Amino acid sequence: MDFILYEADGAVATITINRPKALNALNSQVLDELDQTLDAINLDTVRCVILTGAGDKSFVAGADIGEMSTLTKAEGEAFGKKGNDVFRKLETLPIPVIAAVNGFALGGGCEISMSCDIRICSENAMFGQPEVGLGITPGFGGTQRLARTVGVGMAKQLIYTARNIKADEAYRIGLVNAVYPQEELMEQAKKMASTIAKNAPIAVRNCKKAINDGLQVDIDQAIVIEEKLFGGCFETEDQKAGMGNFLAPKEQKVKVVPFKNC
Ligand code: DAK
Repeated sequence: MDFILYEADGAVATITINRPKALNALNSQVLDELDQTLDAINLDTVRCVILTGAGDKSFVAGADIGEMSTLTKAEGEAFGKKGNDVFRKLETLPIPVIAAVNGFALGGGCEISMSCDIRICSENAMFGQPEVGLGITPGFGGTQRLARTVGVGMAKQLIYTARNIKADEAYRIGLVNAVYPQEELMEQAKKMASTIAKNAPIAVRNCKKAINDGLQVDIDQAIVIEEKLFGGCFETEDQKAGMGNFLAPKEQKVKVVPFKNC
């Protein structure tokens, strides 16, 4: 692959968008390679993924403006679909994805971070949806996911004004969960990923599905989704191991239950 780096370290995998000369902007090839990378993740062993950008300046500076500049209407729609399909694959990946936003997250960069379950960022991060200044709308889900993440009023303000915001403001409005010095970002992302990876994997997956699917329907249907995914945890080895450890005599308890993902 030319533009994606993939590294699995035990149960935690890191995907790095590696096109630093263009500030990791998303062209068709990057999107294709990301798609292939997501398909190739070994879900039997990997329990949490970190997504980041190469270098210390940019996470992803958006969709590739050079490539987009000459698109016809039909090509623009196809490019939007390619991006949306990959972003949706990321969003619905059975295991959690943490975006470690290490710099610019503009346009498609902000949008891809919002397809991840959790965003943390470095102090130099900058978020924004600058599309209306380029004569287009956010095309990789920004109008939808930003409103769902920070609320309708704030999303409309950011999208209509095309104003970029710094890490502290992104934290204040709830776009990111935490801000770290650049040199600590990956360490913190890995720490969080390892904590997630230690928990019962079937339960974590079912929580992700319950939250994501439940948000698309009304509360009555959402509760049913939760019931089914709750029920789905029972009779698994993970559930037996987790509850068994809780109920075991003190001297037999272990600090970290060796969950098996089955
Ligand atoms: N695309 C292509 N190249 C980019 C790029 C981008 N988005 N952002 C930066 N680069 C390239 C620059 O052209 C430059 O290349 P060289 O000239 O060195 O060859 C290199 O990265 C370094 O950039 P700068 O020299 O500009 O670096 P600075 O530090 O001065 O500025 C910056 C950094 C991030 C403020 C600036 O590069 C910038 O404003 N970049 C554009 C940010 C932006 O507007 N992003 C949003 C793109 S629009 C849709 C599908 C998708 C989308 C919309 C619709 N459908 C089809 C429905 C999504 C749209 C977007 O994401």
